[in-house]
Amino acid sequence: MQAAQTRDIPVLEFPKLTALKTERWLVGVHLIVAFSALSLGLLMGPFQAFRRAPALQWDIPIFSYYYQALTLHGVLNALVFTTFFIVGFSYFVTQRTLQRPLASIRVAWAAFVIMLVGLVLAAFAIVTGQANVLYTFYPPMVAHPTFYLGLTLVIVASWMAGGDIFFTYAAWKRDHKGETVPLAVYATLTNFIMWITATIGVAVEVLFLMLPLSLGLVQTTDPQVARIMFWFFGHPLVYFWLLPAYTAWYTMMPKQNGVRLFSDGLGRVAFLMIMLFSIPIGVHHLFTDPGVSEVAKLFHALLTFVVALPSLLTAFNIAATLEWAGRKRGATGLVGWVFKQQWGNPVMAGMITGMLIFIIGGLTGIMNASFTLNLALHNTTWVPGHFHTTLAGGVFLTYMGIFYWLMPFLSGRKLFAPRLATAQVYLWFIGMLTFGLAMGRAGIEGAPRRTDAGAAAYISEAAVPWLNLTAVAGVILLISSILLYIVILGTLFASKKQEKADAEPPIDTKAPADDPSPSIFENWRVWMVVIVISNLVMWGPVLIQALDFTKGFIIFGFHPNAPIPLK
Ligand code: HAS
Repeated sequence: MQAAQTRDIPVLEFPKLTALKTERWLVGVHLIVAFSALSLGLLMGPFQAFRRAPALQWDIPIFSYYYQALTLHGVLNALVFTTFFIVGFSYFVTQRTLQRPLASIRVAWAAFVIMLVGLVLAAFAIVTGQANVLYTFYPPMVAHPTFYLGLTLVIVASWMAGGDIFFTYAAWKRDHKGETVPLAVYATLTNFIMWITATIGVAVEVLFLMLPLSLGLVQTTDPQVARIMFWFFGHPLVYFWLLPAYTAWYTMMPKQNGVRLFSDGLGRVAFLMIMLFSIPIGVHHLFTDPGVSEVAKLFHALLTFVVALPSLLTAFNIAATLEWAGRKRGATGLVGWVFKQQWGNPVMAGMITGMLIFIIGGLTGIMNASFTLNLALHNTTWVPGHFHTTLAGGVFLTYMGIFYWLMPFLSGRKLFAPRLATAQVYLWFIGMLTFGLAMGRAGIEGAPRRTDAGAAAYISEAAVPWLNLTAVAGVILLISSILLYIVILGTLFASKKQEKADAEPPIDTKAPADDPSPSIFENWRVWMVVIVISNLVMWGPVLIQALDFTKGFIIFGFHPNAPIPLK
C-alpha cells in the first residue's frame, strides 16, 4: 500500500470500441438461460435453510423432498448457472477485448444449443425425482441416464466454447505478432485451459463408470475411483467459477474507477499460478478417505497452501488499485480511501462486497487445507459455510456487479431502479455473511452437512441456535433474490432505452506498454507440459493405488474381485 502512495496515480484515456453485431444475442441468450436456471436454484436455497432449522420442524409434505431440492440447488446454481454465465461472459470479454468476432460464430451457437439440450436432460432427471444424487454425483448413488448424458453435453459444449475462444486468440496473435494479449483474455485463456484439462476427469467418471452403471450395462462400480476422478475435476471447478470474478476485479474494476491496475504483470502471475496449481491438489477433498495414501495427502495439502498464494497476490494488487481510486477522489490518511469507494453504485458495490466476503471464504479455505483441522471440519456444515462465502458470496456478488453493467449494455436499456439493485447487493452480502457465520459455527459444534437436520437426533444442543440462524439468513437471501428478478425484469421490459445504446463497456483493449511481461507467459506449450507432468506426479500414484492392478478394476464391468453389488 505504501508503494501505491509514493507513485503518481495514473488516469487512463480509453479508446472507443466498435460494436460487434453478433455478440449481443449470443452473450444475451447465455445470460438469459443462466438466470432462468438460477431462479429455480435460488428458490431451493431458503427451502434448505428452513428444513435444517430445528425451530421450523413442521410436518409438511414438501419437507420430504430434501435431497431432491438439494440436488436442484447445487446443480442449477453451481454447475448450470455458472457454466452458462462464464461461457457467455468469456465470449463477451474475448470479442470486446480483441476487437474481433469469434473464430466461428456457428460453433458458438452449436455449443449453446448442445448445452441447452444438456441442461434440459439433466433438469428432467432431477425434477422427476430420478437424480437425487447431489451436485457431486458420485456413487454409490446412481441417477437416471439422462442426468449423466445432460452433464456430458454441457461439458462437451463448454469444450467447443473454449476451442472457439482459442482460435479467436490465435487469429488475433497472427495479426498482432509480438504483442502481449490483454490481461482479460489472458485470464480467460488460463481459465479454459484449466477447465478443459480438469473436465477430462469427470468425463471419464461419467462415461466409463456412471453411465454404464445407470444404463444397467454393469452391475457394480468402484466408488473410490469415481471419487478420485470427480475431485480431479472438482477442485479446479471452483477456480473456473472464481477466475471470471478475478477478471472483472483486475480488468474492469480499475476502468470503472478511472485508474489503471496496480500491476498487470502480477495479475498474469496470479492467473498462471491458479492454472498450474489448481488441479494437482484435489486430494484435499479426500483427506478422510482411507483409500488414499498419507503421502499423497501430505503433498496435495502442501500444494493447496500454494494455490492460495495467487489469491493473496490478488488481494494486494486489487487493494492497491482501489487505494489509487480512493486517493484520486481526494481520500487522505491511511484508510480514507476505503470510504471513497463507489459504495452507492450497484456495479461497484457488488464487486467490493464480493471481495470483502471472499476474505472470509478464502481464510476458511486455508483452514480446510490443514489436514488436522480438516479431520474435525470435514462433512460438517462448516464446509457449506466455506463455499457460501466463496462461491455464493465473493463470486456471486461479483457476477451481480458484472451483470448490472452488462445487462443494460446488451439490452440497450437503462438499469431499472439502481437503488433497488444496490439494496439487493447489500441484502445478499448481509444474508450470506450471516449464513456463512451460522453454518460455520454449527459445523464447529458438529452439525453434519447434507443432513435433513430436523430428522437427526444427534444434532448437538450447541448447534441448534446457529442452525436456526441459517433460516433467518435464508429469509434475507430470499428477499434479495426477489429484488434481483425485479431489477432484471424491470430492465428488460419496463426501463427506458439508453440514450447512448452502445455505451463503452469497461474493458481495456491493450496490454500496458510500460508494464511488459515476459513472453514465456504466453508460451502455452510449455505450460501444457508442466500441467501434464505435475498431474501425472500428483495424481498418478493416487489412481494407481485405487485401481489396484493386482485385483483388476472396473471399467465396463471388468472386475474379478467384484465389490458390493449396487442392485
Ligand atoms: Fe474451497 C471445499 C480449500 C477457495 C469452493 N471449496 C470447497 C467446496 C467448495 C469450495 C464448493 O483444503 C465443497 C466441495 C464439496 O461439496 O465437498 N478452497 C480451499 C482453499 C481455497 C479455496 C485453500 N473454494 C475456494 C473458492 C471456491 C471454493 C474460491 C469457490 C469459488 N475448499 C478447500 C478445502 C476443501 C474445500 C480443503 C475441502 C473441505 C472438506 O473437507 O470437504 C483458496 O483458494 C482460498 C484463497 C483465498 C484467499 C482470500 C484472498 C482475498 C481476496 C479479497 C481481497 C479483498 C480486497 C478488498 C482487495 C486467501 C483476493 C479490499 C477492499 C476494501 C474496501 C477494504
